[in-house]
Amino acid sequence: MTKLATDNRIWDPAETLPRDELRAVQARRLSDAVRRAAAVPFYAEALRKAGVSADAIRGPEDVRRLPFTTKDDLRRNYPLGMLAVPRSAIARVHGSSGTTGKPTFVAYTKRDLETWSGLVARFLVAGGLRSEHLVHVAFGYGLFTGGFGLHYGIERVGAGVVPAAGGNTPRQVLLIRDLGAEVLVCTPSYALHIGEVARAEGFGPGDLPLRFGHFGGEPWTEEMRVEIERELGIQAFNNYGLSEVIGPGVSGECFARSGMHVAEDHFLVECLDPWTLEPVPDGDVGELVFTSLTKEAMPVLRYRTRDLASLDRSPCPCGRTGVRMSRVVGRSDDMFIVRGVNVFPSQIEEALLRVEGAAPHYVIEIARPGTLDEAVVRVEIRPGDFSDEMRQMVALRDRIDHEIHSITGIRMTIELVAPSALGRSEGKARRVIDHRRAGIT
Ligand code: DLL
Repeated sequence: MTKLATDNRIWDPAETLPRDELRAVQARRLSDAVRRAAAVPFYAEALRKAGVSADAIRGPEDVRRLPFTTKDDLRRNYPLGMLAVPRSAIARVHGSSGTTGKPTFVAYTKRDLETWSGLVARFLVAGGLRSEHLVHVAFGYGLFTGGFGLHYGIERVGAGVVPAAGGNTPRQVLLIRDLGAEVLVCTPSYALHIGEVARAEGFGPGDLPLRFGHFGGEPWTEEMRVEIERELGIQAFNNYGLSEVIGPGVSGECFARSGMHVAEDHFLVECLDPWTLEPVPDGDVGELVFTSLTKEAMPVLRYRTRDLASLDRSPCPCGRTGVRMSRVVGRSDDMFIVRGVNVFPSQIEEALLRVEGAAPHYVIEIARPGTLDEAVVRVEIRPGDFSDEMRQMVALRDRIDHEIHSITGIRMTIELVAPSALGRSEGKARRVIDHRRAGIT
């Protein structure tokens, strides 16, 4: 930490713009963004209904007069109905697979790609990346924005890339060791799995050349950070983004690691009560809503992310002026309700990491066999704690039960399973299986 704190490099001077200058930039860009969005029939109609046009935008707060956009709006405009430029201006297409059928596509112009790599460079440099480093990218390369997004950001910084992509974890460990990568890029759950496989191959924490990790693409907890740092002997940074807004690079942590600075010169962020759609006070959890200010191919106005987090506008020791968003505590559509109580997978993760002997590999299965909801948490035991001793296993189960109860307020059935019994994901981990939603009980 001390090494980084004395080496606070800032990639783009725009990251430290004084707030009043930033406001002026936002005001100008918002008006342009609305003008560009009006080229999309969906937005032309929505703006007409809302009775607002680009000329009416005076400051960033006027964003509140704009219509919202949801994932369903993108689905209804499948495949490229939200395009604001001629097809010939498309430089690349990405997409998110979603869990329900058709993907949603997002398009980029050449300038969008330049903006994007610059934004990824910002958080990488904020989290220690230097041009002399070699970065191992274990994100999937394809429609998912993680692989290519990080790849071009790393190249922009001038660092070297190993485009390992997902899969074959023992080979990933071998590549990291033999090529000497100092930086690892993937989802946090996959980072943990890489650590686990490295351990099984006989590497202790710190035996690999890795020094930093930049993780994102899925929610994770502070406890998980501690675990990853211990397993891999690195310093781990969080970065956030979503394809509809641009991909990774919407926000990322600096060395202070107390929230992710939003690139506010490119995206306006609001934190709203998901029911009333009114702003929540800073520090309170709400749904993040983003408006793109500079995107050309597919601008979004007030995109409802369903991601729940809070905002912090207090000054940051790093000197960046962009508002900081907290970790995503959950997605409103990831939240599950068990017997009337709202629960997020992150709460289960936090509970498990409090219990020695429990590994942070878990799956939550919910069903309603009769009239009452039943939640089963399947948890892996850590290899060193796996035992034939019944008494020991029952005690472990009871400790997990106690922590989950104290965090969520409800009782779930805890099932201990052997180390590595649950599948591992190379991308985003699937934590919740809700049989009620599928209509199967
Ligand atoms: O996951 C973009 C990305 C790739 C971000 C790699 C960071 C690193 P999508 O596939 O569209 O895009 O999924 C976006 O993933 O709405 C969040 O729910 C979740 N998410 C992304 N980063 C984080 C994070 C990419 N750091 C969805 N913490 C978002 C929590 C995250 N959730």
